Amino acid sequence: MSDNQQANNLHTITLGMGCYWSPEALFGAMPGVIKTRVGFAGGTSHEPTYRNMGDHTETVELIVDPALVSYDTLLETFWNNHNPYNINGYKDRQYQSLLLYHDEEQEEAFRRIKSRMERDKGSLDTELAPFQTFYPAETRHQKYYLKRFPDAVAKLSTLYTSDEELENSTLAARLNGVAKGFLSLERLQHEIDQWPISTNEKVQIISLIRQIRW
Ligand code: MHO
Repeated sequence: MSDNQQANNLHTITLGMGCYWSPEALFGAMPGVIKTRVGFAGGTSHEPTYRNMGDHTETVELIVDPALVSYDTLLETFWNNHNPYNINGYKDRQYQSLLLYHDEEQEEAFRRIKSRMERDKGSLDTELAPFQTFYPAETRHQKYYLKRFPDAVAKLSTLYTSDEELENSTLAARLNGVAKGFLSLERLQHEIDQWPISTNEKVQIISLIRQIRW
């Protein structure tokens, strides 16, 4: 299945905005977001897990195509969809409002957009820090809302040979957004019409998603 076929210039964004289930669905619904994963980052403890995340933060990792979605749009979505003030300190760093930049260009963009947002919203308590390591969360946390719909997962597993392949697909990211109510099937269908895949694949995917029993 090649719905997540990679273009050359994809960027990785790692952000924390509270419990990672919902932001994975929020960003998964957005055109230009190619893949999503949830996990732990930003801390120093080794091999964090959900039950034992040490000083790490719940984060969402996005693989984005900057030709299709801008950092401005992504970060406006980030700040408009969580409260970066009073989650700090709660349960240690689990729900820290956090942006981990992967390179200098990203650091510069994050700081520029943060300053601009602060002109509207006042000072933002979001921490900016260099990215180090992303530790993926357990499978049950990946595409959490999609997994509330066993028929959707069963139908998708006819397209993808492993859990990992399914979780890495653009289609599963979008359907996770549908499951949480961030995207309609109709809008998704229109977007799939624009994907750089064959007509046969489009027909196959669209007919599959129309058959899902939600
Ligand atoms: N325990 C909370 C948050 C989960 S999130 C992965 C809940 O059940 O909603 O931190």
